[in-house]
Amino acid sequence: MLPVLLSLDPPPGEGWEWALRIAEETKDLVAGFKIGWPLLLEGKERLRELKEKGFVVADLKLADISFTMINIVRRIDADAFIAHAFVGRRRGLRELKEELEKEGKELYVVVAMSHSGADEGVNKHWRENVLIAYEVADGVVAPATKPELLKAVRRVWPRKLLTPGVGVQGAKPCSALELGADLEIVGRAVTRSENPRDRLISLYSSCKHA
Ligand code: BMP
Repeated sequence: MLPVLLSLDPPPGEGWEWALRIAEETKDLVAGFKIGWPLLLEGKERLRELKEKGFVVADLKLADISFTMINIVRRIDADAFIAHAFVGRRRGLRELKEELEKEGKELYVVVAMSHSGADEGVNKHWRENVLIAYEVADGVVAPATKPELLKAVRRVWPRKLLTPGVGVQGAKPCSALELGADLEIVGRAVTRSENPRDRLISLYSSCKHA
């Protein structure tokens, strides 16, 4: 199995049929699937079918008071959820974590992001975000597109490290794994190809860490 979380973000006009077809083709190759608003806005009823194919991370980028975040996650039956670390702990991520733990679900928090604008704000605070993560998170999300930042996060963060930005956003497949990431998040480089399964295999064929 490849250390890849496949991001199932459907193009306009596509939805669950598209996502479930790609999941079926790749389910034995990947560690799980990441879904977000584009797919969930097509309906959440078919989430069960996706869960039958693998571990599902709901990338909702939750960023609200605990009451609202809990109100949302109770309605979505994923195996793990992604929230923003900047929300903080008290009346925020702490209660969310408690709720998810009761259900046996994991919480990952975003400590830094992959796009260039992230350096204007959130990425300046990655240290504070990791401090918040220590108490509440099973894993953190940090960018494959920013290797120095990724290395710095890896040095201080001992649990799961998930890295988006591989493929279309410019980071090379395997580059984040070489820096110690646990999972690379890959979307369009695989899902928009004619044959996602073959594409995934070829992207990681020369990766020693996969
Ligand atoms: P792609 O490989 O097609 O660029 O997809 C990356 C996925 O990871 C998208 O779902 C995006 O929303 C998400 N993501 C990201 O690209 N950068 C981040 O910093 C955090 C993310 O969750």
